Amino acid sequence: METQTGTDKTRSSNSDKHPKGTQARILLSSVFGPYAQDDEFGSRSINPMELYHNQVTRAQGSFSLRMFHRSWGIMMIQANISAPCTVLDFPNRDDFARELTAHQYDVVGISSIITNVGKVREMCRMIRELSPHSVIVVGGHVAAIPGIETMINADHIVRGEGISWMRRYLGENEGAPIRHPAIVSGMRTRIMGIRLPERKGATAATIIPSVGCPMGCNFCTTSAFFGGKGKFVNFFETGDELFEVMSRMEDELKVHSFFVMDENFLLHRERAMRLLERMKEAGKSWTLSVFASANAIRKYTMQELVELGVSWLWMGLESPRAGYSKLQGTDTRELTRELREHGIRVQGSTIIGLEHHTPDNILAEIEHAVSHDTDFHQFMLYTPVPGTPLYQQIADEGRLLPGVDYADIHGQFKFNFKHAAISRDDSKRFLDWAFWRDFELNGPSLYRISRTLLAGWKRYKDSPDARVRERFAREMGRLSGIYSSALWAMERQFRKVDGKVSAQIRALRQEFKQESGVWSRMLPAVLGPVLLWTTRREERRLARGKTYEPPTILERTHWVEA
Ligand code: B12
Ligand code: SF4
Repeated sequence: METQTGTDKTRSSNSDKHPKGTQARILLSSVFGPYAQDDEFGSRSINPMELYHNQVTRAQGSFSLRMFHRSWGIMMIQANISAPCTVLDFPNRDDFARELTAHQYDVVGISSIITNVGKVREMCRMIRELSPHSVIVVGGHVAAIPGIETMINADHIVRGEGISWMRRYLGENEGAPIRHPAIVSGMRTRIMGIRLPERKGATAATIIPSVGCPMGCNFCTTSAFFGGKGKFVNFFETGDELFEVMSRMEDELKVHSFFVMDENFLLHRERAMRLLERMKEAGKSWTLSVFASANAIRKYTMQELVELGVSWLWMGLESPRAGYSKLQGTDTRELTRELREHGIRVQGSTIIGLEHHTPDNILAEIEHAVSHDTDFHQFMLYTPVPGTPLYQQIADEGRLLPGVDYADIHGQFKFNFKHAAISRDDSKRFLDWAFWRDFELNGPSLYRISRTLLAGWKRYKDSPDARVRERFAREMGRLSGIYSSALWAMERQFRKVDGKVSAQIRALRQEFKQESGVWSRMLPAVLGPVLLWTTRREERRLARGKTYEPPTILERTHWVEA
């Protein structure tokens, strides 16, 4: 691990240790729900605890991909300490209160991002009342708020990497190798009104090779939080280490597929290429979902990416005129097209409200963004977030808007700063327009990912590389009948949104038919009408205001009842 580690903003110095050391009982909790509602603690209906529905597919109605992700930061900390530890994920206030009083916790750690600071304040209050002897430790991005020490009643506020901080606090070896917990990447997945069955091995495992990103884009909070430009923290330095972890996950979780949670995985080429070597030696036909910047992707040939198993790529498109170094010299539309032709699903990410945007040019920029025809497209407002260079700059220029609640600073609502040409209310209009335009023009993401899968299958079904062949055959075999059925329903449901897209969906369905086996060819006749019915039922539910919440999860390690 590199040395950039968590620093403590409050009373103690870094040499402080808990007197009970590894005998201390630890509770680590995420902030409390429910989340998808408006309340005084900072929940917002526009800010649900869902990745896709929050910031990617939110305009796609019943076609929106709904799923939840665990709080990986506290899971990582739990797996790397030897003290008795409970992780409480997505509690409501009653769950949290019950856990505080049911056991004598020496340390209560809360993990939060900035938007949820109101919940952290309330949880600190509850701990002081219900478990007054507990030491309160707060970590995660919330720690970047200027003056946080005066906003919440905590004993330690930890900025940056938390595993090493917690190990140090408990008197453990902070430089010991990282133990990666077994993490199923998503849960309670829902689309077109049905919840997908959760079979062991069906969902990817999350792997977290590092935190932070050395590119240091001015708005980027993850980069800034772990040291900024040129800095990051590696949990697994080499391709060999990564291969070992992934092999262990493959055994434990019975997966072939990995969601690699690293802000810029492909930037570390040596590590990725060594991983590929090991995969080839061991004949591993793995599937990888990764985040990478355009300049990092360009370091690889398409063949290398395909051999590495990259099947889903999250790439920042931001804006062609923004001048970010990661985009220099790259035609992102061409790159996206090429990736998709090789069966790699692309999730683009575009910023709305950059400094050069005006009411006159922003619609053209949105058109440019949606013309990438990515499989998924995230749109986010340009947002100065505490802790970033952008925040400092906007603050110095006196352009931060006073009185904006932290709960509303998440990039999906309205500007939190004075923009030269776009008003606060218009920022939301343009953002909403971008989501809607992408959906209207390119259709449901589920259709787009089916199209990319089919392109990859056609290209690689006869690949001389058995690992590559196996990967596409696995996905096609498992999904072609399901995708065809979904396309059957989508085609009908989308007629009322856009006839042209509906016709495209139909054409794709015909292609699937040609490429599928007998069973998959027959399935749409049965499953298609069912999916159409569940889709329409879901539309009605959503219109009535239905929202989804993650389940509460409690996990104990090294636990002996007191
Ligand atoms: C997974 C994820 C989610 C999941 C949340 C799952 C959950 N259970 O909370 C989903 C998809 C639901 C989500 C939603 C949102 N997210 Co989010 N999310 C992430 C993502 C991609 C990964 C987080 C992660 O696990 N990282 C890996 C772990 C190991 O790192 P970590 O969490 O930072 O934890 C380390 C340290 O922070 C620290 N630490 C963390 N907790 C604690 C606790 C203690 C006690 C201690 C000592 C230390 C400590 O130690 C850990 C190990 O080093 C990050 C981006 C990223 N790359 O980190 C964004 C990120 C955290 N999300 C962000 C945002 C803004 C949001 C949203 C507001 C959506 C949006 N509009 O973008 C919503 C909020 C939803 C809500 N109502 O709360 C921002 C936070 C910005 C900020 N400065 O606060 C991030 C950084 C993305 C970004 N670059 O903008 N998110
Ligand atoms: S390349 Fe992406 S992850 Fe890295 S600093 Fe820029 S925005 Fe952040």
